[in-house]
Amino acid sequence: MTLTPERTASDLVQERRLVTSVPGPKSQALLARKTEAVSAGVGISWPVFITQAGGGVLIDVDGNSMIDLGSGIAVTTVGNANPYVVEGVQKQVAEFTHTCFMVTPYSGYVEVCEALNRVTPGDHEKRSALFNSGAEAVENAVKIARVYTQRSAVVVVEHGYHGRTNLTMGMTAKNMPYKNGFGPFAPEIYRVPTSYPFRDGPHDGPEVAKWAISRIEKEIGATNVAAIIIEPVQGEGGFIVPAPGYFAAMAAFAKANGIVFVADEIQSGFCRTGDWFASEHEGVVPDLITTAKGIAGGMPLAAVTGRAEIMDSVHAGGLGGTYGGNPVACAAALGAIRWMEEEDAPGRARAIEAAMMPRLRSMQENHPAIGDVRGRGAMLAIELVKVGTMDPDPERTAALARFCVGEGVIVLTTGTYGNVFRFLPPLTMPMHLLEEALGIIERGLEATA
Ligand code: PLZ
Repeated sequence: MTLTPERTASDLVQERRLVTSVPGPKSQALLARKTEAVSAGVGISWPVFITQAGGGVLIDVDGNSMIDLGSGIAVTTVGNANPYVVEGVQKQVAEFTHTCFMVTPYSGYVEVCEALNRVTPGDHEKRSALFNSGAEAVENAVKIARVYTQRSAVVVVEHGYHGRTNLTMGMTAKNMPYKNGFGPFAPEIYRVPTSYPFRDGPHDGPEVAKWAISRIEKEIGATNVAAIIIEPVQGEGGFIVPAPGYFAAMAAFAKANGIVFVADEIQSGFCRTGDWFASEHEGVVPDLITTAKGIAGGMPLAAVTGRAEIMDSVHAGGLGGTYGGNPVACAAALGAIRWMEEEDAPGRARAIEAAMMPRLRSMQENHPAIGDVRGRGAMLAIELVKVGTMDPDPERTAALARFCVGEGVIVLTTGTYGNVFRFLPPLTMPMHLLEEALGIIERGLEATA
């Protein structure tokens, strides 16, 4: 098979095509089985069971072809079943599936770390370590920062999201559904203000950072802080792009006080925002960066990458896990990263922004319920409010999302207030499908008015 970037593993026709209502009868039957077999604690946004995906579409068991504006929550950035990923995985899985890198190593792990050290911001000497999930990467960033600084406090911000394990639940801001009833949470986690331009009023980035820093100094003491961990564009918090200067001021404060500055780029990283990493838009070189999601085209892989002196401060054996940097996941990552480099993935994300932003802004003019249009690259969002107020409108947001899915456009909502409609198309999304999806969203806005 010749590998061309537009060719998906299954050569799916790039069209929206509904042959049943959504969800169709086969999906509904599977949902009934899901209810009997799967814990109720595992929720499903849209009970549409998928059989194939690639380019910009998801195919369900009923034969519907739907436009994918979610990328499985920012994971299939290089497109689902990307040929480079498929080829690498198929080759690797036939050679060997696992040895445990900590027991008998293999080159794929080293190659992924070399690639991470090359593509992440900054030209200082770096090291990486590989894990299985975003939450695990965040946990390890905290472990590393604590060992390096010999301090314990961890500073996070409002609207932040970092995962569902005990430590990362404590670091995550939003109670429902992530934290409710699951405490007690780990100690020494402190939350300070973040910049949310749409809701902050006329305060600039450095001003908000000043409040956050004052809170750190007065309530924790800078010399007790091991790490400040912030998403450069907040994902689950609502696709919040901080006001210019906020992120850089927090990084500068960390540097001046011997605090490890960690950028959680699990959602914003790997070309999603029109640069390789969103920190680059802020002119910040983080000490450590956590990655996952887009890194491996859908295979479970995560990483911590950062300054060699910080990463190497941990005793041998202090970092690891049975599956961390599994060879099949590493092969997938090498395929995904090669595709991003060869196909100018950041340029593709910028092209998606250029196509979507004017349409979203014109929708805002026609629909006063759109309080804000924001984001970077292929990480864009609209925030819905009750018309004439700043009050969030989660009901309308949910209704709009239901409308879109019913019309064959898979979408995601987000935000602390549940009123943000987010767009995370794969970077292989054909422009005609993007246009079609925007038309359906516009119709949905009319239908839910
Ligand atoms: N940090 C910035 O976005 C995962 C969560 C979906 P894991 N976001 C999607 C859900 O409801 O569980 C995320 C993130 C940021 C950390 C994580 C955690 O990554 O791979 O889900 O553990």
